[in-house]
Amino acid sequence: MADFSQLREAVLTGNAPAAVAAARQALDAGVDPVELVNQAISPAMEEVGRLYEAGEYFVPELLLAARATKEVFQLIRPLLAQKDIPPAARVVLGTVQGDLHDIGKNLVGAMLEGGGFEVIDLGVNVPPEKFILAVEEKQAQIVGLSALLTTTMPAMKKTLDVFRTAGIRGRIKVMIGGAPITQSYADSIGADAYGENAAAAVAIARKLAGR
Ligand code: B12
Repeated sequence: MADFSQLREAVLTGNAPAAVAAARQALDAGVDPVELVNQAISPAMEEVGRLYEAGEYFVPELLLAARATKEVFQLIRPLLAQKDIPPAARVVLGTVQGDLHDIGKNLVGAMLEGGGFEVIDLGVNVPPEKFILAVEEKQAQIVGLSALLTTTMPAMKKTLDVFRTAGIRGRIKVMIGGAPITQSYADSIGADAYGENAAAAVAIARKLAGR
């Protein structure tokens, strides 16, 4: 396995130029961009979250780490898109209403793109109606909902309820995720699947798309 310690360190310290340089070096050495996300970026951002919770990091450190990640994604996104995989399905992705966390959702989106999915990312604080419009407009088969707050988990249920009322629930598969989400919560609100992390999201989306 490639040594990602420099890249991880650069993300952890929010050093965007060093992160981009380390990522470029790894890619030039032939590392698969999907592996780079799985083995370096995702664990580094999860560690950033832990450090914040432990009171060792504060908001500025978080935002710097997120920016470093974003710049690395700018480098690898075109490579992910080039991978020789037929488009699997269209996924509408967003963080539910009331919730502004998007680091995990962005990782999920990038990994899905890497897995050959077309991703329509609606951003954060997305009301149910906006998901519906995107599903209709893009003829998407899968919807991915993210929530990081226990207080916004009910917005996932509400979103699914509005899908049912609007008559689109039968046409789409819904997967959900985010730190407070569990399989039993997904079952309780009638979601089709729960994914623990970005790598799981790809495997689940493949299954939901019937691949
Ligand atoms: C970063 C962060 C912020 C940043 C967000 C920046 C951004 N652009 O996202 C800022 C500083 C803005 C922020 C604000 C707030 N935050 Co905050 N934040 C975090 C923190 C530290 C890390 C979250 C993160 O990015 N983790 C790293 C990513 C990679 O992990 P992830 O998000 O879990 O995503 C992975 C999986 O969950 C999964 N996944 C995620 N989404 C999806 C979707 C699908 C479909 C699938 C399949 C999988 C999946 O895959 C991802 C990749 O592997 C967490 C603590 C933590 N450790 O979770 C608190 C945390 C979530 N925040 C919290 C709180 C309370 C807040 C605020 C209310 C604080 C305040 N008083 O203002 C506000 C809320 C603002 C709002 N309305 O949303 C609490 C929530 C507590 C609770 N019980 O609900 C936490 C848990 C911290 C804590 N322990 O108190 N926060």
